[in-house]
Amino acid sequence: MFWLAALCFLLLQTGASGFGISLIGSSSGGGDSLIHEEITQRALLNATAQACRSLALAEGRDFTFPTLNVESVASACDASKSSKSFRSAIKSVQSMNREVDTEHYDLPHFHFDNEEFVKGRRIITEGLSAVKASNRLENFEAAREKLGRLLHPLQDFYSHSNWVEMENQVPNSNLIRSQTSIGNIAARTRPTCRNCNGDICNNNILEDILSEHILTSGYFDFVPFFSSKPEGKCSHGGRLDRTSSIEPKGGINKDTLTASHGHLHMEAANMAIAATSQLLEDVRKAAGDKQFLQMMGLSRGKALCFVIDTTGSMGDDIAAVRTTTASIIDSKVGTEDEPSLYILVPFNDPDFGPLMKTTDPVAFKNAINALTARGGGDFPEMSLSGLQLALTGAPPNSEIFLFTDATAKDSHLRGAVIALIESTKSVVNFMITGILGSRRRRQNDDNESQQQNHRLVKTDAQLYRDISQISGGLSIEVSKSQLLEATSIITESSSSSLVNLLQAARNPGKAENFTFTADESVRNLTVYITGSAVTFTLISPSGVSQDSTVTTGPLVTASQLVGNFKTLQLKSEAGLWEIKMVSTNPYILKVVGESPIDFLFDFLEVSQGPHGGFDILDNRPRSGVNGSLIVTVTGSDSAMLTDVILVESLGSGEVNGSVEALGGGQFFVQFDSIPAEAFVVLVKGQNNNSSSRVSSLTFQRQSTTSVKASTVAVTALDSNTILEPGTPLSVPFSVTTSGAGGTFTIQATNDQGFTSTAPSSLTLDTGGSTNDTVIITAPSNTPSGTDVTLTIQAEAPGGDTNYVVQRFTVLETVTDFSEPVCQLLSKSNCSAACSSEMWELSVRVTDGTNGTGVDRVSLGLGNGTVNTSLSTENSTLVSYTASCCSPDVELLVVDQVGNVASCSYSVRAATTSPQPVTVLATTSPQPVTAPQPVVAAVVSLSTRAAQSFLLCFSITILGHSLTF
Ligand SMILES: *[C@@H]1O[C@H](CO)[C@@H](O)[C@H](O)[C@H]1NC(C)=O
Ligand SMILES: *[C@@H]1O[C@H](CO)[C@@H](O)[C@H](O)[C@H]1NC(C)=O
Ligand SMILES: *[C@@H]1O[C@H](CO)[C@@H](O)[C@H](O)[C@H]1NC(C)=O
Ligand SMILES: *[C@@H]1O[C@H](CO)[C@@H](O)[C@H](O)[C@H]1NC(C)=O
Ligand SMILES: [Ca+2]
Ligand SMILES: [Ca+2]
Ligand SMILES: [Ca+2]
Repeated sequence: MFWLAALCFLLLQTGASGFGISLIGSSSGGGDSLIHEEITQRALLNATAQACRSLALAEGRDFTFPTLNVESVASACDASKSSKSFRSAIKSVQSMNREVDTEHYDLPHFHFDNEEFVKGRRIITEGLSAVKASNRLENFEAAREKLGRLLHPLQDFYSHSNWVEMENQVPNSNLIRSQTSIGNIAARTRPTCRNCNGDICNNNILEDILSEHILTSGYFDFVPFFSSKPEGKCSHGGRLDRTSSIEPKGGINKDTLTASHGHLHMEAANMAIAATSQLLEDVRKAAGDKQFLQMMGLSRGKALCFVIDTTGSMGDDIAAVRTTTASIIDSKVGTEDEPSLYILVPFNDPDFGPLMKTTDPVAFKNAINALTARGGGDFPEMSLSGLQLALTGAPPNSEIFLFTDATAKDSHLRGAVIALIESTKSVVNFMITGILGSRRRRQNDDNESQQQNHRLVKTDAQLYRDISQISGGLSIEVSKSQLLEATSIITESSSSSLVNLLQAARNPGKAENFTFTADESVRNLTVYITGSAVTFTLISPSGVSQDSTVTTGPLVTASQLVGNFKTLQLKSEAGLWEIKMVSTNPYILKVVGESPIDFLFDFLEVSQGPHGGFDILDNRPRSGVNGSLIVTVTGSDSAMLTDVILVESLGSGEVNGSVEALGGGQFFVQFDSIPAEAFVVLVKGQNNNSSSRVSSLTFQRQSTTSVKASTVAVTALDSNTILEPGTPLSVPFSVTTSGAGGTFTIQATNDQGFTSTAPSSLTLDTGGSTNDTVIITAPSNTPSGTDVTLTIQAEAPGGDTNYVVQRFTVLETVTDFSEPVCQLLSKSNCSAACSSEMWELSVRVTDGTNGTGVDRVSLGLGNGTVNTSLSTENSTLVSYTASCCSPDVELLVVDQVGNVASCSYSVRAATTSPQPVTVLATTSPQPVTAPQPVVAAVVSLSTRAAQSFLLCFSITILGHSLTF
């Protein structure tokens, strides 16, 4: 059990530069110490529950604040079906947080080490601006990634500085604001620590530093025989810190319970949670509750994503898409399968895009209605460029539908598209017309002069078939007149809780017997088969069989055949099903159902950082050697995995993993050898929550995406992912091979068509490594918040390929740091009886002469109606009307860069007693010793209305009390 032992060891050596990092769930994170993942998760769950409560109150619904775990929060938010994307969003933030330790363990400001407060804060505030700008343009994946990165230093501040030792009771809110004072930072020459008393290290910060509230942090050096620690300064402490053995010896970090200041670990971790909550509240208010929930992957329904060829020959296809869209919108709006986001990417030739993204079904319908079929020149079109945009713009795990009748002109993007499919785990379905020979020429396709000489022949569609198969999608080939029917079948069955039970592709086709387990949670069991003249026999768990020549029967409640696409709805029966394929024609077999239980998986690599442990691999795992996987089961608190198997996608080879439960729905899986052929991940388990029959306890799910291992590794070497418009950015990367050397082809592409330069090839020795850079430039007029995804691909001489996908946010330097200002113009009154009365409020909001201007006004509290109108160029009039039963209102006024003003008003009748004030925090009473100056009390107050207060303090000196 080498692996297990190694794992335990790694868990114990948490954190020399932050709260421990670990891929392993909270329950095993180094004893009872709190790690970055847990701190992040608690705050994210809290903020999500806050957003759902705020939405519920605004809509007049009741809300019971949930226990803070993923399933309970999803359920309280009435979005249980989204628990997979919620988990996935949380994991994405956590994984970026962790990456900071791997990539920047030696950069002190990423951890607030070495008293680098100013540079540390800049990472947070710049990151926060990028998060807000990304959310504003609905680029939620970019927002999550940026959020993860900035949370790392924010949380480390409380572990590495003396904020907690100074007995502060609330987080340092100036860390999330630019141009404020972070605090009284110790001068470089000022001593801050003395030696620890051997292992006892609870009294090593100098008294004057604490009593004068001087901010300091520990110095940290990883490099032996070298120290950057000035005389008299505190060290970080711990085994990896070389400075802690130099006087003053010992350290002050609170990373774990056993750290130098481990006695304050819980205080520091709780303060880090509170600080994270505070930052998330700012993000939420800037974005609005609904957008915030989208960032958290917690919205009802999936994205509906169409990529459409709009060249001259596509008139019929566009009409079919129009009809399908209208019918999806009519049948799903208002249900829990209502798409949470609509995405449209048109492509033509030479143009493609732009990507249109909206949450408004009417806006989407209008955009589809506005599409016209024209242009395109020669026969092939820019289909992969359109698909690339869709893959980067859609949420991860989306289902994308691409409509075309032509080959790809941009087939050089094949590798980049596959890289994006693997990294987003999205499914791509191709809806291909024109193969079967029913192409009609349209009036308006005069530009397509060469079209009549071309028709998509069977072999031309192979690129599309390959791409769809790798993604776990289908390549549906029908005539133009059949497209509407085929599209309706496939899109209308696309529910937000669709799960994959089995998927296999055989080319050439061969006779093979497949089995799959349907558990009791699975509804609407459906089999999809693509291929021509595919024959098979179906056998139910109770032994009843049905042949493919029978269209309905004992096992099949409905079946349809359109073009090469066959659908069978199976009757509901839990247990082991069998499908015996007879055909020797190529086919794809896919079995899906609806169920809350699903899974997420990530490959792991042994971390190159100083902490050991594992990092999440964001590209292809290494082939031919051992490997490991982390699997997260979603939609069930009690499901246990028994088997995790890598199954060849195109053949029947399998590799079984050994599975270890980590708690919190997470499982650690190790494989002796990662297959060289493309494979999918199959998990089997028991859902103990389910009642009744034993057989139904067993479930199986399979990944949609096919994974291809590689001997090539590509890594981005810098995580600066902010792109200033007009300024070229160097993106250093490295290519390493564990196989033969030679000339490796390099290709760098980005989805926005920004200018980039990259080497076209690199020379590597056998088993060697080399570095180079890609330079990318965003045009100077690119709006802040624009998302650009760069894919760098390296192909070994034999064709073995790997890639790295890096997401950048375009951000203009922010110069507006001030919140908008509210000015009360008028307010009506309410009498005592509230039910029949209304009140009104009128407020002028401005953002100052140097401000970016008011972007949005929303309600933080109150369930009345807000109306805004622009009065002059830089001032907005806000009127609010509400029932007198809702006497309080909080207006959230957000400027263009996301600074939020909160303006509260109330019409509580004057006769009622004043609202009590909440005392948020005070320093606790404590004895002090003369003659040192002390901060006797820090009090912060919260109240809704502008009022004056009388604060009373009392001091007891030698038994005599003094009140003032
Ligand atoms: C949860 O969030 C709210 C609002 O931001 C905050 O007041 C509260 O302290 C947070 N709770 C925790 C445990 O951080
Ligand atoms: C699932 O099945 C139910 C009843 O069997 C049916 O009403 C519903 O429309 C089906 N859902 C889909 C998406 O096919
Ligand atoms: C499938 O199962 C049948 C028995 O039910 C067997 O005769 C046949 O050989 C099997 N086919 C394959 C390819 O294993
Ligand atoms: C590539 O860059 C990394 C990080 O800067 C460095 O550690 C490594 O030695 C470099 N490798 C080569 C071959 O230059
Ligand atoms: Ca065309
Ligand atoms: Ca063309
Ligand atoms: Ca402003």
